[in-house]
Amino acid sequence: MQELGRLEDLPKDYVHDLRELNLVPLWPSLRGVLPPNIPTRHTQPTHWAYKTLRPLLLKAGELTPIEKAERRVLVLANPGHGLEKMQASAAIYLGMQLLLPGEWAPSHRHTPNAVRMIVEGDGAYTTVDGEKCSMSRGDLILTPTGTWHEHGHEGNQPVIWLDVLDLPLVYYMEASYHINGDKQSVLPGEGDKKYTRSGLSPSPAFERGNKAYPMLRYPWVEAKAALESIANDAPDQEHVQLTYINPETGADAENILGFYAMMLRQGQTLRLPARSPAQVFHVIEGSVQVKIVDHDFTLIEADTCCAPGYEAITLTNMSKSSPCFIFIADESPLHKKLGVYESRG
Ligand code: GTQ
Repeated sequence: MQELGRLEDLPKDYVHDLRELNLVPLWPSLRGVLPPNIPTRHTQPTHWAYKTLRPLLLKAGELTPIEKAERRVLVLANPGHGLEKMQASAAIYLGMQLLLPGEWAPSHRHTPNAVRMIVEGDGAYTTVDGEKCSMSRGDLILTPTGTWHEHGHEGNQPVIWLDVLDLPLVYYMEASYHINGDKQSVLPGEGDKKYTRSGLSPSPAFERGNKAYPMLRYPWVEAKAALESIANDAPDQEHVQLTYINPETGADAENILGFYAMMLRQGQTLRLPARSPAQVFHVIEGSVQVKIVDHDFTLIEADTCCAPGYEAITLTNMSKSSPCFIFIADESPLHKKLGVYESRG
């Protein structure tokens, strides 16, 4: 490949004159922004073990009252991006949030889309645009762009969940902001009750299609039962995975990030092809070995790891006797909308 001219090859006063006029020569930086064959990725394979994170999050509960935090979160930051950037990948933000019994995280809405994957505890809820969504382990709750959301806790043990937002992307686009609101009144009705049977949408017709996000809570009991029935029905099917979708449109549940539940049979190894989006793995039940390039992580329940795009990943269920269930978040909807999605096999 042709070596291009370097900045040092240019006369200093010429470079100075350019800079004075806010001009930059492209050729010294061309290979940096358009590297050959494969993009530069700052996202490093990174593993966050729940057992080391949890005591520090509970400590935050002692150190910082909810009024001083609004959202009491430890951010799972990828060192490859610099910790202060608070990003797991180019588009994905991850945070572990703690809410103690009786606490309330006040209502707000913001431009980034969020979801919560409930990790531990019972009795907490998120109210999203007036819909009270109860939180149990493994449930996925959406708070899409612009929706009001607040968190409350009526139980008696700490509740912890994983926040997944597209904040890094929306911030990079200079489109990230929030608005505070009043405590919401809870309206009757729960979207997940209307969509308990796939292939059946609630009628009458005027109820349909008038909500951009008709389903806000995806109970784990339903997702797990669906995975198990696919696995039973198709014993030879290697890749047992479900996508969280909008039940009215069939599109991904949110616009930018994609969310999936995967089941690995006992002892199973599954190779995922190298695809352009970065992804995050979070163990709901069981344990899995995740091989990403030269990293080899063993994830047990409630552990989380992230992987850069353009790398094949091998997952192995560590148990010879039980299935493993994994929650996955990735940047596929974004890559597909931008037209840059690739799978390299
Ligand atoms: O719960 O609304 O981890 O606004 C980051 C920003 C959680 C939330 C985060 C947020 C929230």
